[in-house]
Amino acid sequence: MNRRDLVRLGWATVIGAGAGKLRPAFAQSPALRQVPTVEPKAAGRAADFTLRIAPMMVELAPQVVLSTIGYSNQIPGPLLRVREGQRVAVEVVNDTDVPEYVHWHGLFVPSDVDGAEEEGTPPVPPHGRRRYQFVARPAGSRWYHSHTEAMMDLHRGAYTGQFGFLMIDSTNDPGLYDQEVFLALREWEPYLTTMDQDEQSADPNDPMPEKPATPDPRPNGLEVAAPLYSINDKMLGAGEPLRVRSGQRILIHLLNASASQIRRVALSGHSFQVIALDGNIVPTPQTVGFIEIAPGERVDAIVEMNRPGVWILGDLRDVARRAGMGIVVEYADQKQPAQWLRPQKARWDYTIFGKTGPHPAPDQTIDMVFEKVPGGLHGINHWLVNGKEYPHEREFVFRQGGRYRLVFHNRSDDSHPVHIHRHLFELVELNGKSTSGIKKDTVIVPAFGRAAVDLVADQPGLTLFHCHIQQHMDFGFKALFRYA
Ligand SMILES: [Cu+2]
Repeated sequence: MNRRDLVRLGWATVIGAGAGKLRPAFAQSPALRQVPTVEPKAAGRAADFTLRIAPMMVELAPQVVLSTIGYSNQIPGPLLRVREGQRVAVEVVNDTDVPEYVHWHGLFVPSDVDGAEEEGTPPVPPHGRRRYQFVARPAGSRWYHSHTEAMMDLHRGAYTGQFGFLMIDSTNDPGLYDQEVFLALREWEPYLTTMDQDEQSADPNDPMPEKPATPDPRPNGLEVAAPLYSINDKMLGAGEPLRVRSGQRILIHLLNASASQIRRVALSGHSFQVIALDGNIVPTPQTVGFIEIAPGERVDAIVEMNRPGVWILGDLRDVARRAGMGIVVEYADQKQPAQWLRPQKARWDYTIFGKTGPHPAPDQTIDMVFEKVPGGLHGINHWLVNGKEYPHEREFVFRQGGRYRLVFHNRSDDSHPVHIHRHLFELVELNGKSTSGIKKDTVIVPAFGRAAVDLVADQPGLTLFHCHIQQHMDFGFKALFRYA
Protein backbone atom coordinates (compact mmCIF):
# COMPACT_ATOMS: atom_id res chain seq x y z
CA MET A 1 0.00 0.00 0.00
CA ASN A 2 1.45 3.37 -0.90
CA ARG A 3 0.97 6.79 0.61
CA ARG A 4 -1.71 7.82 -1.89
CA ASP A 5 -3.76 4.63 -1.30
CA LEU A 6 -3.71 5.22 2.42
CA VAL A 7 -4.95 8.73 2.07
CA ARG A 8 -7.62 7.67 -0.39
CA LEU A 9 -8.78 4.91 1.95
CA GLY A 10 -8.92 7.46 4.72
CA TRP A 11 -11.29 9.50 2.61
CA ALA A 12 -13.34 6.44 1.72
CA THR A 13 -13.81 5.83 5.42
CA VAL A 14 -14.91 9.40 5.94
CA ILE A 15 -17.44 9.24 3.17
CA GLY A 16 -18.60 5.83 4.33
CA ALA A 17 -19.13 7.14 7.83
CA GLY A 18 -21.35 9.87 6.39
CA ALA A 19 -19.63 12.58 8.39
CA GLY A 20 -19.74 14.85 5.35
CA LYS A 21 -18.61 17.96 7.15
CA LEU A 22 -14.99 18.20 6.16
CA ARG A 23 -13.76 21.51 4.98
CA PRO A 24 -12.10 21.65 1.57
CA ALA A 25 -8.35 21.93 1.43
CA PHE A 26 -6.98 25.36 0.71
CA ALA A 27 -3.71 27.17 0.80
CA GLN A 28 -2.55 28.58 4.10
CA SER A 29 -3.59 32.18 4.46
CA PRO A 30 -0.71 34.66 4.75
CA ALA A 31 -1.75 35.47 8.32
CA LEU A 32 -1.02 31.92 9.40
CA ARG A 33 2.49 31.84 8.01
CA GLN A 34 3.86 34.23 10.56
CA VAL A 35 3.64 33.11 14.15
CA PRO A 36 3.57 36.23 16.29
CA THR A 37 6.01 36.29 19.16
CA VAL A 38 4.90 37.27 22.62
CA GLU A 39 7.05 39.39 24.87
CA PRO A 40 7.22 38.33 28.50
CA LYS A 41 5.66 40.64 31.05
CA ALA A 42 7.84 43.61 31.90
CA ALA A 43 7.83 42.86 35.63
CA GLY A 44 9.39 39.75 37.14
CA ARG A 45 11.56 37.20 35.40
CA ALA A 46 10.97 36.14 31.82
CA ALA A 47 8.74 33.15 31.20
CA ASP A 48 10.52 29.92 30.32
CA PHE A 49 7.87 29.11 27.73
CA THR A 50 5.04 30.91 26.01
CA LEU A 51 1.95 29.17 24.70
CA ARG A 52 -0.44 31.06 22.46
CA ILE A 53 -3.94 29.61 22.25
CA ALA A 54 -5.33 30.50 18.82
CA PRO A 55 -7.28 29.14 15.86
CA MET A 56 -5.08 27.32 13.37
CA MET A 57 -5.18 25.00 10.40
CA VAL A 58 -3.82 21.47 10.60
CA GLU A 59 -2.91 19.55 7.45
CA LEU A 60 -3.49 15.90 8.33
CA ALA A 61 -2.70 14.83 4.77
CA PRO A 62 -2.53 16.46 1.37
CA GLN A 63 -6.09 17.68 0.75
CA VAL A 64 -7.19 17.01 4.33
CA VAL A 65 -6.93 20.34 6.13
CA LEU A 66 -8.98 21.13 9.22
CA SER A 67 -9.43 24.15 11.41
CA THR A 68 -8.97 23.78 15.14
CA ILE A 69 -7.58 25.62 18.16
CA GLY A 70 -3.97 24.88 19.04
CA TYR A 71 -0.98 25.97 21.09
CA SER A 72 1.48 28.24 19.27
CA ASN A 73 0.31 27.07 15.84
CA GLN A 74 1.67 23.53 16.36
CA ILE A 75 0.10 20.13 16.87
CA PRO A 76 1.13 18.78 19.30
CA GLY A 77 2.01 22.06 21.04
CA PRO A 78 5.68 22.82 21.67
CA LEU A 79 7.58 20.14 23.61
CA LEU A 80 8.18 21.61 27.06
CA ARG A 81 11.30 19.98 28.45
CA VAL A 82 12.49 20.74 31.96
CA ARG A 83 14.57 19.24 34.76
CA GLU A 84 13.00 17.68 37.82
CA GLY A 85 12.78 20.29 40.56
CA GLN A 86 13.12 23.20 38.13
CA ARG A 87 10.97 26.27 38.74
CA VAL A 88 8.98 26.77 35.55
CA ALA A 89 7.02 29.80 34.34
CA VAL A 90 4.70 29.31 31.38
CA GLU A 91 3.04 32.41 29.95
CA VAL A 92 -0.25 31.47 28.29
CA VAL A 93 -1.79 33.95 25.88
CA ASN A 94 -5.39 33.34 24.88
CA ASP A 95 -6.24 34.66 21.43
CA THR A 96 -9.74 33.15 21.45
CA ASP A 97 -13.11 34.54 22.57
CA VAL A 98 -13.59 32.06 25.40
CA PRO A 99 -11.87 31.41 28.74
CA GLU A 100 -9.39 28.53 28.75
CA TYR A 101 -7.66 26.32 31.30
CA VAL A 102 -4.30 24.60 30.75
CA HIS A 103 -3.97 21.47 32.87
CA TRP A 104 -0.51 20.10 33.78
CA HIS A 105 -1.35 16.42 33.69
CA GLY A 106 0.56 14.18 36.11
CA LEU A 107 2.29 16.97 38.04
CA PHE A 108 2.19 17.71 41.76
CA VAL A 109 1.06 21.34 41.52
CA PRO A 110 -1.23 23.46 43.73
CA SER A 111 -4.95 23.67 42.91
CA ASP A 112 -4.74 27.29 41.76
CA VAL A 113 -2.13 26.33 39.14
CA ASP A 114 -3.49 22.92 38.16
CA GLY A 115 -5.77 24.23 35.42
CA ALA A 116 -9.11 22.91 36.64
CA GLU A 117 -12.06 25.25 37.13
CA GLU A 118 -13.55 22.87 39.73
CA GLU A 119 -10.43 23.30 41.89
CA GLY A 120 -10.61 27.08 41.67
CA THR A 121 -7.81 27.69 39.15
CA PRO A 122 -8.46 31.08 37.53
CA PRO A 123 -9.02 30.91 33.76
CA VAL A 124 -6.84 32.38 31.04
CA PRO A 125 -9.30 35.10 30.07
CA PRO A 126 -10.43 35.57 26.45
CA HIS A 127 -7.91 37.81 24.68
CA GLY A 128 -5.92 37.88 27.90
CA ARG A 129 -2.99 36.05 29.42
CA ARG A 130 -2.06 34.18 32.56
CA ARG A 131 1.23 32.91 33.88
CA TYR A 132 1.38 29.41 35.34
CA GLN A 133 4.34 28.92 37.70
CA PHE A 134 5.23 25.63 39.31
CA VAL A 135 8.06 23.35 40.37
CA ALA A 136 8.42 20.52 37.85
CA ARG A 137 7.85 17.21 39.59
CA PRO A 138 7.70 14.27 39.54
CA ALA A 139 10.10 13.25 36.75
CA GLY A 140 8.69 11.46 33.74
CA SER A 141 6.46 11.82 30.68
CA ARG A 142 3.81 14.39 31.55
CA TRP A 143 1.63 16.44 29.27
CA TYR A 144 -0.47 19.56 29.14
CA HIS A 145 -3.90 20.07 27.63
CA SER A 146 -7.06 22.14 27.67
CA HIS A 147 -9.30 21.34 30.62
CA THR A 148 -12.25 23.40 29.46
CA GLU A 149 -15.76 22.03 29.61
CA ALA A 150 -17.10 21.30 26.12
CA MET A 151 -20.56 19.81 26.75
CA MET A 152 -22.31 19.70 23.33
CA ASP A 153 -19.69 21.89 21.63
CA LEU A 154 -17.36 19.46 19.86
CA HIS A 155 -14.94 22.31 19.03
CA ARG A 156 -13.84 23.00 22.61
CA GLY A 157 -11.66 21.45 25.30
CA ALA A 158 -10.13 18.08 24.46
CA TYR A 159 -11.82 18.06 21.02
CA THR A 160 -9.40 20.77 19.86
CA GLY A 161 -5.67 20.56 19.14
CA GLN A 162 -4.77 21.95 22.57
CA PHE A 163 -2.34 19.31 23.85
CA GLY A 164 1.42 18.89 24.09
CA PHE A 165 4.19 16.88 25.72
CA LEU A 166 5.80 18.03 28.95
CA MET A 167 8.96 16.04 29.73
CA ILE A 168 10.40 16.29 33.19
CA ASP A 169 13.89 14.83 32.97
CA SER A 170 15.18 12.93 35.94
CA THR A 171 18.65 13.74 37.19
CA ASN A 172 19.58 10.05 36.85
CA ASP A 173 18.22 9.02 33.43
CA PRO A 174 20.52 6.20 32.24
CA GLY A 175 19.72 7.19 28.62
CA LEU A 176 19.89 3.66 27.22
CA TYR A 177 18.57 4.57 23.78
CA ASP A 178 19.80 6.03 20.50
CA GLN A 179 16.78 8.05 19.48
CA GLU A 180 13.76 9.45 21.30
CA VAL A 181 10.39 10.03 19.62
CA PHE A 182 7.14 11.58 20.81
CA LEU A 183 3.93 10.16 19.35
CA ALA A 184 0.51 11.51 20.28
CA LEU A 185 -2.62 9.65 19.13
CA ARG A 186 -5.57 11.78 18.07
CA GLU A 187 -8.96 11.72 16.39
CA TRP A 188 -10.49 14.61 14.44
CA GLU A 189 -13.88 15.98 13.35
CA PRO A 190 -15.87 14.34 16.15
CA TYR A 191 -19.59 13.72 15.73
CA LEU A 192 -22.32 12.13 17.85
CA THR A 193 -23.71 8.67 17.20
CA THR A 194 -25.46 5.86 19.04
CA MET A 195 -23.24 3.32 17.26
CA ASP A 196 -21.18 1.44 19.80
CA GLN A 197 -17.49 2.34 19.82
CA ASP A 198 -16.17 -1.20 19.70
CA GLU A 199 -12.65 -0.40 20.94
CA GLN A 200 -14.19 0.41 24.31
CA SER A 201 -16.53 -2.56 24.65
CA ALA A 202 -16.02 -5.35 27.14
CA ASP A 203 -13.53 -8.11 26.43
CA PRO A 204 -15.71 -11.25 26.70
CA ASN A 205 -12.84 -13.00 28.48
CA ASP A 206 -12.79 -10.44 31.28
CA PRO A 207 -14.17 -11.59 34.63
CA MET A 208 -16.63 -8.60 34.87
CA PRO A 209 -17.15 -8.68 38.63
CA GLU A 210 -19.50 -5.67 38.46
CA LYS A 211 -21.82 -7.00 35.75
CA PRO A 212 -25.46 -6.83 36.87
CA ALA A 213 -27.54 -10.01 36.75
CA THR A 214 -29.95 -8.47 34.26
CA PRO A 215 -28.74 -6.18 31.46
CA ASP A 216 -29.99 -2.58 31.26
CA PRO A 217 -32.82 -2.61 28.70
CA ARG A 218 -32.71 1.15 28.04
CA PRO A 219 -31.38 2.17 24.59
CA ASN A 220 -27.90 3.69 24.57
CA GLY A 221 -27.57 7.42 23.99
CA LEU A 222 -25.20 9.46 21.85
CA GLU A 223 -21.46 9.00 22.17
CA VAL A 224 -18.61 10.80 20.42
CA ALA A 225 -17.05 9.13 17.37
CA ALA A 226 -14.62 10.49 14.78
CA PRO A 227 -13.86 9.69 11.12
CA LEU A 228 -10.21 10.82 10.97
CA TYR A 229 -7.19 9.86 13.02
CA SER A 230 -3.59 10.95 13.21
CA ILE A 231 -0.34 10.40 15.05
CA ASN A 232 0.87 13.87 15.97
CA ASP A 233 -0.52 15.99 13.14
CA LYS A 234 -0.38 13.48 10.28
CA MET A 235 -2.52 10.63 9.02
CA LEU A 236 -0.74 7.35 8.28
CA GLY A 237 1.40 7.72 5.17
CA ALA A 238 1.00 11.49 4.93
CA GLY A 239 3.91 12.71 7.02
CA GLU A 240 7.61 12.04 7.09
CA PRO A 241 8.38 8.47 8.14
CA LEU A 242 10.12 7.76 11.40
CA ARG A 243 13.66 7.06 10.14
CA VAL A 244 15.68 4.43 11.99
CA ARG A 245 18.82 2.30 11.56
CA SER A 246 19.30 -1.35 12.20
CA GLY A 247 20.64 -1.98 15.70
CA GLN A 248 19.22 1.22 17.20
CA ARG A 249 17.19 1.34 20.37
CA ILE A 250 14.33 3.81 20.01
CA LEU A 251 12.59 5.24 23.07
CA ILE A 252 8.96 5.93 22.19
CA HIS A 253 6.94 8.31 24.34
CA LEU A 254 3.37 7.38 23.47
CA LEU A 255 0.50 9.63 24.54
CA ASN A 256 -3.19 9.12 23.91
CA ALA A 257 -4.40 12.71 23.51
CA SER A 258 -7.84 11.57 22.35
CA ALA A 259 -11.00 13.02 23.83
CA SER A 260 -12.86 9.75 23.53
CA GLN A 261 -11.07 6.61 22.39
CA ILE A 262 -8.97 3.85 23.88
CA ARG A 263 -6.44 2.56 21.32
CA ARG A 264 -4.33 -0.54 20.74
CA VAL A 265 -1.20 0.00 18.68
CA ALA A 266 1.63 -2.20 17.44
CA LEU A 267 4.81 -1.80 15.37
CA SER A 268 4.75 -4.48 12.67
CA GLY A 269 7.40 -7.14 13.23
CA HIS A 270 8.73 -5.55 16.42
CA SER A 271 7.90 -5.58 20.09
CA PHE A 272 7.81 -2.92 22.79
CA GLN A 273 9.73 -3.13 26.02
CA VAL A 274 7.46 -1.12 28.30
CA ILE A 275 9.52 0.76 30.88
CA ALA A 276 7.09 3.36 32.24
CA LEU A 277 3.33 3.82 32.58
CA ASP A 278 2.03 7.40 32.85
CA GLY A 279 5.68 8.47 33.01
CA ASN A 280 6.45 6.40 36.10
CA ILE A 281 9.07 3.64 35.86
CA VAL A 282 7.42 0.22 36.30
CA PRO A 283 8.84 -2.36 38.74
CA THR A 284 8.94 -5.09 36.06
CA PRO A 285 9.62 -3.94 32.48
CA GLN A 286 8.00 -6.40 30.06
CA THR A 287 8.14 -6.99 26.34
CA VAL A 288 4.74 -6.89 24.64
CA GLY A 289 3.40 -7.13 21.10
CA PHE A 290 1.03 -4.19 21.38
CA ILE A 291 0.18 -1.32 23.71
CA GLU A 292 -3.28 -0.42 24.93
CA ILE A 293 -3.55 3.23 25.85
CA ALA A 294 -6.53 5.26 27.00
CA PRO A 295 -7.20 9.00 26.80
CA GLY A 296 -4.85 10.68 29.27
CA GLU A 297 -2.41 7.77 29.56
CA ARG A 298 1.24 7.67 28.50
CA VAL A 299 3.41 4.62 27.82
CA ASP A 300 7.20 4.79 27.45
CA ALA A 301 8.65 1.85 25.57
CA ILE A 302 11.95 0.90 23.98
CA VAL A 303 11.97 -0.80 20.58
CA GLU A 304 15.00 -2.70 19.32
CA MET A 305 15.27 -2.03 15.61
CA ASN A 306 16.20 -5.53 14.51
CA ARG A 307 14.11 -6.21 11.40
CA PRO A 308 15.10 -4.01 8.45
CA GLY A 309 12.24 -2.97 6.21
CA VAL A 310 9.50 -0.37 6.00
CA TRP A 311 6.80 -0.97 8.59
CA ILE A 312 3.60 0.49 9.91
CA LEU A 313 3.28 1.45 13.54
CA GLY A 314 -0.47 1.70 13.91
CA ASP A 315 -3.79 0.73 15.37
CA LEU A 316 -4.63 -2.99 15.44
CA ARG A 317 -7.96 -2.28 13.73
CA ASP A 318 -7.75 -2.05 9.93
CA VAL A 319 -10.50 0.57 9.84
CA ALA A 320 -8.58 2.82 12.22
CA ARG A 321 -5.32 2.59 10.25
CA ARG A 322 -7.22 3.35 7.05
CA ALA A 323 -8.63 6.43 8.76
CA GLY A 324 -5.09 7.57 9.59
CA MET A 325 -4.07 5.97 12.89
CA GLY A 326 -0.47 5.09 12.18
CA ILE A 327 3.00 6.21 11.12
CA VAL A 328 5.53 4.63 8.75
CA VAL A 329 8.80 3.43 10.28
CA GLU A 330 11.56 3.30 7.67
CA TYR A 331 14.98 1.69 8.07
CA ALA A 332 17.87 3.37 6.27
CA ASP A 333 18.24 2.29 2.62
CA GLN A 334 14.81 0.59 2.55
CA LYS A 335 12.33 2.01 0.07
CA GLN A 336 9.59 -0.63 -0.38
CA PRO A 337 5.94 0.08 0.46
CA ALA A 338 5.13 0.04 4.17
CA GLN A 339 3.94 -3.31 5.50
CA TRP A 340 1.47 -4.11 8.23
CA LEU A 341 1.85 -7.30 10.28
CA ARG A 342 -0.70 -7.99 12.95
CA PRO A 343 0.86 -8.86 16.32
CA GLN A 344 0.13 -12.18 17.97
CA LYS A 345 -3.04 -12.12 19.97
CA ALA A 346 -2.52 -11.26 23.58
CA ARG A 347 -4.20 -9.21 26.25
CA TRP A 348 -3.09 -5.95 27.75
CA ASP A 349 -2.78 -6.36 31.47
CA TYR A 350 -1.25 -3.66 33.70
CA THR A 351 -0.43 -6.18 36.40
CA ILE A 352 2.35 -7.87 34.39
CA PHE A 353 4.42 -4.69 34.94
CA GLY A 354 3.99 -4.83 38.71
CA LYS A 355 5.54 -6.87 41.48
CA THR A 356 4.04 -8.90 44.27
CA GLY A 357 4.08 -7.55 47.75
CA PRO A 358 1.84 -6.47 50.57
CA HIS A 359 0.36 -2.99 50.88
CA PRO A 360 0.17 -1.08 54.13
CA ALA A 361 -3.41 -1.16 55.41
CA PRO A 362 -5.29 1.96 54.33
CA ASP A 363 -6.74 4.33 56.93
CA GLN A 364 -9.96 4.38 54.93
CA THR A 365 -11.45 2.64 51.90
CA ILE A 366 -13.59 4.78 49.62
CA ASP A 367 -15.90 2.93 47.22
CA MET A 368 -16.78 4.72 44.01
CA VAL A 369 -19.55 3.24 41.86
CA PHE A 370 -19.78 4.37 38.22
CA GLU A 371 -23.08 4.00 36.37
CA LYS A 372 -24.48 5.12 33.04
CA VAL A 373 -27.89 6.72 32.55
CA PRO A 374 -28.50 5.88 28.88
CA GLY A 375 -29.70 8.91 26.96
CA GLY A 376 -31.91 7.05 24.51
CA LEU A 377 -32.10 7.72 20.78
CA HIS A 378 -31.57 11.51 20.71
CA GLY A 379 -30.01 12.10 24.10
CA ILE A 380 -26.56 12.12 25.62
CA ASN A 381 -25.64 9.48 28.16
CA HIS A 382 -25.22 10.83 31.67
CA TRP A 383 -22.89 9.41 34.31
CA LEU A 384 -23.23 8.86 38.02
CA VAL A 385 -20.58 8.54 40.70
CA ASN A 386 -22.15 6.92 43.76
CA GLY A 387 -25.63 7.58 42.41
CA LYS A 388 -25.11 11.28 41.63
CA GLU A 389 -23.87 13.42 38.82
CA TYR A 390 -21.20 15.99 39.75
CA PRO A 391 -21.26 18.01 41.99
CA HIS A 392 -21.40 16.03 45.21
CA GLU A 393 -21.74 17.55 48.66
CA ARG A 394 -18.54 17.01 50.61
CA GLU A 395 -18.73 13.27 50.08
CA PHE A 396 -15.08 12.73 49.27
CA VAL A 397 -12.77 14.01 51.99
CA PHE A 398 -9.06 13.36 52.57
CA ARG A 399 -7.25 13.97 55.83
CA GLN A 400 -3.73 15.19 55.21
CA GLY A 401 -1.20 12.38 55.47
CA GLY A 402 -3.92 9.72 55.38
CA ARG A 403 -3.61 6.58 53.29
CA TYR A 404 -6.67 5.83 51.17
CA ARG A 405 -7.80 2.93 49.06
CA LEU A 406 -10.15 3.95 46.26
CA VAL A 407 -12.17 1.04 44.90
CA PHE A 408 -13.66 1.72 41.47
CA HIS A 409 -16.78 -0.28 40.61
CA ASN A 410 -17.60 0.14 36.92
CA ARG A 411 -21.22 -0.91 36.48
CA SER A 412 -21.35 0.20 32.84
CA ASP A 413 -20.60 -1.49 29.55
CA ASP A 414 -17.80 0.98 28.64
CA SER A 415 -14.23 1.02 29.89
CA HIS A 416 -13.38 4.28 31.67
CA PRO A 417 -9.91 5.81 32.08
CA VAL A 418 -10.30 7.53 35.44
CA HIS A 419 -7.83 10.28 36.33
CA ILE A 420 -6.88 11.96 39.59
CA HIS A 421 -5.35 15.42 39.54
CA ARG A 422 -2.26 16.54 41.52
CA HIS A 423 -1.56 13.04 42.93
CA LEU A 424 -0.37 9.63 41.81
CA PHE A 425 -2.03 6.44 42.86
CA GLU A 426 -0.67 2.92 43.06
CA LEU A 427 -2.61 0.14 41.41
CA VAL A 428 -3.30 -2.59 43.96
CA GLU A 429 -5.98 -4.68 42.28
CA LEU A 430 -7.52 -5.12 38.84
CA ASN A 431 -10.47 -7.48 38.39
CA GLY A 432 -9.35 -9.56 41.34
CA LYS A 433 -5.64 -9.70 40.42
CA SER A 434 -3.40 -8.02 42.93
CA THR A 435 -0.24 -6.12 42.10
CA SER A 436 2.05 -3.49 43.56
CA GLY A 437 4.52 -0.83 42.54
CA ILE A 438 2.62 0.49 39.50
CA LYS A 439 2.19 4.24 39.93
CA LYS A 440 -0.31 5.94 37.65
CA ASP A 441 -2.48 9.03 37.38
CA THR A 442 -5.00 7.46 34.99
CA VAL A 443 -6.24 3.88 35.08
CA ILE A 444 -8.62 2.04 32.78
CA VAL A 445 -11.42 0.44 34.75
CA PRO A 446 -12.64 -2.22 32.31
CA ALA A 447 -16.30 -2.52 31.36
CA PHE A 448 -18.18 -4.11 34.28
CA GLY A 449 -14.78 -4.33 35.99
CA ARG A 450 -13.26 -3.34 39.31
CA ALA A 451 -9.96 -1.69 40.16
CA ALA A 452 -8.46 -0.57 43.43
CA VAL A 453 -5.75 2.03 43.94
CA ASP A 454 -3.90 3.34 46.99
CA LEU A 455 -3.13 6.99 47.49
CA VAL A 456 -1.41 9.01 50.19
CA ALA A 457 -3.12 12.37 50.70
CA ASP A 458 -0.04 14.58 50.68
CA GLN A 459 -1.05 17.38 48.28
CA PRO A 460 -3.47 19.62 50.20
CA GLY A 461 -6.05 21.44 48.14
CA LEU A 462 -9.09 20.65 46.03
CA THR A 463 -8.45 17.62 43.86
CA LEU A 464 -10.47 16.72 40.81
CA PHE A 465 -11.22 13.12 39.87
CA HIS A 466 -12.89 12.27 36.57
CA CYS A 467 -13.18 10.01 33.58
CA HIS A 468 -10.75 11.27 30.93
CA ILE A 469 -13.31 10.83 28.16
CA GLN A 470 -14.41 14.43 27.70
CA GLN A 471 -18.09 13.67 27.15
CA HIS A 472 -18.28 11.43 30.22
CA MET A 473 -16.58 14.09 32.35
CA ASP A 474 -18.85 16.85 31.04
CA PHE A 475 -21.99 14.82 31.70
CA GLY A 476 -21.52 13.90 35.32
CA PHE A 477 -18.50 11.58 35.59
CA LYS A 478 -16.40 13.61 38.03
CA ALA A 479 -15.93 14.16 41.72
CA LEU A 480 -14.02 16.60 43.89
CA PHE A 481 -11.87 15.50 46.81
CA ARG A 482 -11.40 18.04 49.59
CA TYR A 483 -8.85 18.03 52.37
CA ALA A 484 -10.50 18.17 55.79
CU1 LIG B 1 -15.74 7.40 30.89
